[in-house]
Amino acid sequence: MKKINKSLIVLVLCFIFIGATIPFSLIYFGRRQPTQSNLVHIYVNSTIYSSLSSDIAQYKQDIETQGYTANVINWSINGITQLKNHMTAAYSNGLIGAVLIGKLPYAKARYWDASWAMYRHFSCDYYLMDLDGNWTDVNANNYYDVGASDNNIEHNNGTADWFPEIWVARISPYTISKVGFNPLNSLNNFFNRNHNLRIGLTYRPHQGLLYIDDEWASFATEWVSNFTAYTGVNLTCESDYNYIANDFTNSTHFLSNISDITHPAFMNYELVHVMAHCNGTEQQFGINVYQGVPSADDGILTYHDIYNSGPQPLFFNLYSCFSSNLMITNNIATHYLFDGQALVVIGCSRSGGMSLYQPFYDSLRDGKIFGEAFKDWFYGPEIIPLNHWEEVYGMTFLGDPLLTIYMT
Ligand SMILES: [Ca+2]
Ligand SMILES: [Ca+2]
Ligand SMILES: [Ca+2]
Ligand SMILES: [Ca+2]
Repeated sequence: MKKINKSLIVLVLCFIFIGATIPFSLIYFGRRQPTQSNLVHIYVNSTIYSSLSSDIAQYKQDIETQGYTANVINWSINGITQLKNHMTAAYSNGLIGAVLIGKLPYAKARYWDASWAMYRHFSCDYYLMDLDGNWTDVNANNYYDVGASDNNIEHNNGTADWFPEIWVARISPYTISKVGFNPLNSLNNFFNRNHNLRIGLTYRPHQGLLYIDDEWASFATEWVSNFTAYTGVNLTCESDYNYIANDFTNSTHFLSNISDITHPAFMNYELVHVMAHCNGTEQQFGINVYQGVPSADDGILTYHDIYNSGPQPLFFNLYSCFSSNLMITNNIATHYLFDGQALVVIGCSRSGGMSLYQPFYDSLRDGKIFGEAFKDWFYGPEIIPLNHWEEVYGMTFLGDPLLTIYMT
């Protein structure tokens, strides 16, 4: 009996020890380090591979310092299917996500836009994220027909599920077309900025801006309550519920907010979530349609404005239709990523954006990397019941998915 009691005491002490130490270590390390599989693929377009070799080597080292395993792959195949097959094979070996650097293939999709009586064509990175669902181009038109009006016949659970297995991100300035713009310099600049954040040379206070233009402003209270990564004194919310021209939330006011470097209290926002209409290359503030014509009566923010002003925040979430459509030259999301200080830009390549976003911000708040938080959003319990499933096809991640909102 005495022996048993002794063992029990040791066992109990062990549990107390584990109970006391594991939660602490999870809290301490959970922000930066993966807990399960940790394999990340970095695909680099072969034509720029050697030019970027020192940038990529630094990036690989930075990721490995976080506790991930990073495989750098020199990629030269144009087919999207081969790229996906490569990821699918790696998934069984623990692949959690992929970063695509430079010009690399993307899947194309389309949906019927009833309000404009036309098909919308868009790049679809969800194709690379859902590795075990069934994607079939049934009508052989080279587009995945993934709209409600086509009954979404070309993507379904298959023998597994409809949801994403991995996150996928792109770091590519090759949709930018501006006189004098040099994509290689731009990539080099991106990786320098990224490393500078990781070693503490870049600082942003933990401040978030939630900018809600007219169309969505009536639900401002709900948007704020779901924006869980930034609350209280860490949150600035600008919203205006007045359907009048040039009201308080307008393109000039927004641009000054994201490009101000003289703010007395802080250097600018860490993260900005903006809800404004967009046609792909320009964000149109104000109500969208008046008698069938886009009005944009609160001003237009073009990609030239982004290019010329160089936005200061590190992370952007653009609830702006078509903003990240890689089929559009000078899509504004790519400009956001490369024209200023940004390291993450989430956009939508079709109509919509990241609505019902609480799962994303909960994960960011909890210290998950952006890629994981992005993937978590797809599993949000409200997306299918509230009929927002079409939007998932447009969600696009530009920038570095290994960052968190606690880098500085
Ligand atoms: Ca098709
Ligand atoms: Ca799946
Ligand atoms: Ca207005
Ligand atoms: Ca407004």
